[in-house]
Amino acid sequence: MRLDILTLFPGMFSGPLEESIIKRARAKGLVDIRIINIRDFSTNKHHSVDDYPFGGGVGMVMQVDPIARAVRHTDPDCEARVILTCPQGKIFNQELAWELAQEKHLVIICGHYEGVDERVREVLVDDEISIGDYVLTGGEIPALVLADAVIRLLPGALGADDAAREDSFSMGLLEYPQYTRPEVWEGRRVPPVLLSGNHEQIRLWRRREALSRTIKRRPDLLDLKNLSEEDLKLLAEIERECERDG
Ligand code: 9D3
Repeated sequence: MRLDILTLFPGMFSGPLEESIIKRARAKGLVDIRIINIRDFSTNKHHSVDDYPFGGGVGMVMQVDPIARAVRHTDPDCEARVILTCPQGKIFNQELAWELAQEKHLVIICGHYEGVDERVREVLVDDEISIGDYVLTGGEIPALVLADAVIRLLPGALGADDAAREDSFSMGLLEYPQYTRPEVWEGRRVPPVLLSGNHEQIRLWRRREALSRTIKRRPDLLDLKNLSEEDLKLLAEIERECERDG
């Protein structure tokens, strides 16, 4: 995959894309990431990239021309999927991450200031994406979020163990609690079942914990039609427990 990020703040991308799984994916040649400074595509003598809004109002608006020149430089044949990170966009989720991971070339334009000239959306952009309902300073961190979620899905990016977990049956549930050494820490013991060596008991305990956490914290995630007979029995047990404990 090729991934171009168009931004007024290229410095915000040094660091996060040079660590861990993304670093390894780049080293393996799974993704070719370029950070492109929109200011390099300004044609006026002050290298300006924003201006006052027509009709008045506070703040500045990102101009269409430098953005258009940057997009056309990076994608001359209009083959890429072009994304604008902006608060008005569709809220990003795992399904959209999977969809973007199928593309050969992604271009992410990072919105900033009070807004972007509407003609950017009309002429250059395929999708507008937000990462959630909170106010950030710009679209750079959202671009990093998109990049991270998509790159880890590229074939070969995760180790074999992580990849197996990704499509395991537990998907759609919150994870069960995990423990490692020591067995007792400040008087707190690891649940004895995990030390029992009884793999069937361990599997059932983990499944019950995952179901219990999901129903208590994120009931919106539970999709009854994805649950087995065993899951429904475990859920009934959890419900009885809750009623007993209040
Ligand atoms: C006058 C400014 N704002 C009214 C509340 C609008 C606004 C524009 C731009 C607010 C924040 C921003 C900067 N944020 C993004 O560009 C952004 C974003 C976000 O703030 N939250 C979640 N996802 C995203 S994607 C891009």
